[in-house]
Amino acid sequence: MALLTPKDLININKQLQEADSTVQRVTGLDIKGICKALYGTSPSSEKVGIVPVTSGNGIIGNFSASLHAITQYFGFESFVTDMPDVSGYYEAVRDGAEIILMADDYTFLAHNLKNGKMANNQPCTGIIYAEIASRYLKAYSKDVFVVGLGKVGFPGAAHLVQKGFRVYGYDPDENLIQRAVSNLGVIPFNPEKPKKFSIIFEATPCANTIPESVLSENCVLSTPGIPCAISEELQTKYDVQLVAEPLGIGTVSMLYSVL
Ligand code: 2YC
Ligand code: MG
Repeated sequence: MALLTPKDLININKQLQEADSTVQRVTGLDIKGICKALYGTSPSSEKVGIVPVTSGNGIIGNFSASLHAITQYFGFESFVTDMPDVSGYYEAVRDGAEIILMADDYTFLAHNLKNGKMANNQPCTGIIYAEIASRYLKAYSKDVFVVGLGKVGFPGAAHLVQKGFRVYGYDPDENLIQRAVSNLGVIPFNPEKPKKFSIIFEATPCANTIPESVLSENCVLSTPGIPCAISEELQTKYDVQLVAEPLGIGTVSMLYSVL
């Protein structure tokens, strides 16, 4: 999993506000509205405990503080524990946390201690970015281009197929393409025969993964991927509606999925 850096999380509130207004413009719903539509749940002031974790590459500067800002932005009461790891978990439960948020280098989880529901950041991020893409008001067809069919991309592609979209998929790893073709009926995208799309969902840890030949004027690109899938130049040239934010959209998807 690509690890976030403190640089990615600079001014997370501003990044979230900008992403929220783009989502509103693209889909007619704000991010909360997308979560309600996706999970059919709504918060009733659950208290969230955020536990820093020192394992592996250790604490990422601003990660816990960003989760605090994100949960506040979406109206949850939340606190970051003073201690990390097990001592932090103990502190969170002792001080009344109903939902625990914590992440090591491999898993970022949300656990609702009241109803036992648990969420993993990877599928929750894929599904909400796919849902946002699928609700593009100006889409001219039900064809969607999905780039990245791994732990984040595959659940997103599955969500789009389930919603009746015709998914053309690409991944540098041939095995992941075969998995999506055989398990989801995804159409393998053939770079030799490019086609233009109005809806694109990308989930890779690589930059510039979207070829210009698939971009249509004013298309939507919904992507949690860091670094960004297209250059500023291409974004401007095709007036691409870009929904991209490093942590908040995936986190609120996790929270609504455990309510
Ligand atoms: O500060 C801490 O508590 C660290 N243990 C946090 C590690 C998070 C590692 N995961 C990531 O950087 C992200 C995920 C949040 C989503 C994609 N990569
Ligand atoms: Mg990317």
